[in-house]
Amino acid sequence: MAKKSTSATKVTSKPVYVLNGPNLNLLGLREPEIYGRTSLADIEKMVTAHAKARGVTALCLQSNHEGELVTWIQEARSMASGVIINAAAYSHTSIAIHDALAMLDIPAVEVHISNIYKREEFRHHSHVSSVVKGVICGLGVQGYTLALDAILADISK
Ligand code: DHK
Repeated sequence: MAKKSTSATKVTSKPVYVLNGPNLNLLGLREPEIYGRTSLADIEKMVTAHAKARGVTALCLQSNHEGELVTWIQEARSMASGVIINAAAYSHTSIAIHDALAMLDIPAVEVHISNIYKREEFRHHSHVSSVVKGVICGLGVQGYTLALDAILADISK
């Protein structure tokens, strides 16, 4: 009989890519009343520890450049077991990121720290949402670990 995988069993040897877009390198300093006081380095430590406790690895990358994010999403097609993406302002503008995500056949989850629907109207549409498995929005930095759990639940099915 096939053995069911548990949290102690390795679900996958490929990392989950955690991609953060423009201006998120300044988290902690940037508009803390909206984004909180946690730095990107602390978020990355938190996700890395969460992944380790679940027997997987996280590869955390941040860029202010749209094309670099596209390249990492393309790379994830063969190198990653899943993708967590906060494309930040590019969520609202980037067809290139939409198209790259549409080519993935691994689970991807979109994260927004703030609740974009409670903010300016130009943030209410995301080009990312229609090409990912799910969206976590407005739950603060905890959204990243929730997204990781959602990816692991999906790939252990
Ligand atoms: C982060 C950004 O930088 C904004 O451009 C998005 C997102 C919202 C967030 O909440 O994480 O509109």
